[in-house]
Amino acid sequence: MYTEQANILSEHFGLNNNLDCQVTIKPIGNGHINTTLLLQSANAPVVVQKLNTYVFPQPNELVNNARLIEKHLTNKKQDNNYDLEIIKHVATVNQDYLIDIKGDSWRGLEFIGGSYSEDVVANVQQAKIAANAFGQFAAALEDFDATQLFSVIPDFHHLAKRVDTLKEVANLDKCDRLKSAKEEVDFCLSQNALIDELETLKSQLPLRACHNDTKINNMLFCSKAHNAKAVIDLDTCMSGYWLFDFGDMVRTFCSPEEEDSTNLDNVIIREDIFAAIVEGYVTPLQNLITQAEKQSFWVGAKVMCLMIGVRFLTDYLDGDNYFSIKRAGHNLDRAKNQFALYQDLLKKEDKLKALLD
Ligand code: ADP
Ligand code: GN1
Ligand code: MG
Repeated sequence: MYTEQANILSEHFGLNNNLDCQVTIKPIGNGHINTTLLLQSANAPVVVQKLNTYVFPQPNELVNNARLIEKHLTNKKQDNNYDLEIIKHVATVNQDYLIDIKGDSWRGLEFIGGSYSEDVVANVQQAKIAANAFGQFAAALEDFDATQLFSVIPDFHHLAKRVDTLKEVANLDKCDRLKSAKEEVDFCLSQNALIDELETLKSQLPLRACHNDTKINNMLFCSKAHNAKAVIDLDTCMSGYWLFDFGDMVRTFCSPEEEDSTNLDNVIIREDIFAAIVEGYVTPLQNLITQAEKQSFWVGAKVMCLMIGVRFLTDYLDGDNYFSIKRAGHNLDRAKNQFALYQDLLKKEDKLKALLD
């Protein structure tokens, strides 16, 4: 698979491809959106990504955004103000950063070797390390002008609009799937109070340059020292509120089960991991974060668990066009998983809110 693309890409990147050392290509990671492959040759390995243009209709803007952030972080690192490695784009021999192969958009990224990503957080220490790294990333972007960033997915974290879309897709029911997801849809439509809570809060918070996808597998850990190596997947870096980045960590770090798990009895919020996220994330931000922002984190946790569930459910009803799936009903299973997590979060409200104080 992808042999033809590998040959074309290796020419674009000027990689050696001969009988002595053939270029090989293999999938890496578990992202839901792009196709991510590792291109190996006699030269340095290159991560090549086919960008999902259903999700990102303007891939050139996405690459521009990511390169602006790359430049900002590189300057910070040169001034010893950023310790992590930086995900860097690789230019083609013609100095381009996007390659069109039969209508598909591809880009190259430097491979960060000696690293691994996780789909489930293994322990408290790992949660603290990852949250601290996302905090360092947020702190490093504090003086970055987020208005430079193109809105690659408008209203990406707009809960009210996400619920409206669910309503529309459910009313249409074009795949005749509503009957298998009625209970979940009704549940989502009953959560208006959270929508109002979020909208009220927004007016009190500063707009920040956010990562917007701080899930655990968007962090690379060092294979030897197991410390954080790099924050990756800058595709959705746009202006937003830190509560979303905090919330997405809660959503993806706290459960001992993968997002894909159907073992719902074990989809719970691990309180010690929640505490580790608070400590890890807030420490690098302590001189920047406002009191209102810190108080908003509880809403962020609720919003992200519910909202990604709403998005999985919408995609299930819409015919699975957005998130890549491996089996029938996969997106419905993911939605159920996220709602189970949301329910457990609500159940533990008093204890978890106390950890934020
Ligand atoms: P998606 O947008 O589909 O989530 P990602 O950019 O997050 O794609 O990449 C998917 C996975 O590929 C990551 O979780 C990580 O495991 C691996 N990966 C991506 N970029 C790199 C890189 N530069 N070096 C090493 N591994 C990478
Ligand atoms: C997608 O690209 P990836 O797999 O890191 C999605 C996120 C969701 C996540 C759910 C551009 O993230 O918003 O939270 O799946 N990215 C996009 O796992 O929609
Ligand atoms: Mg990713």
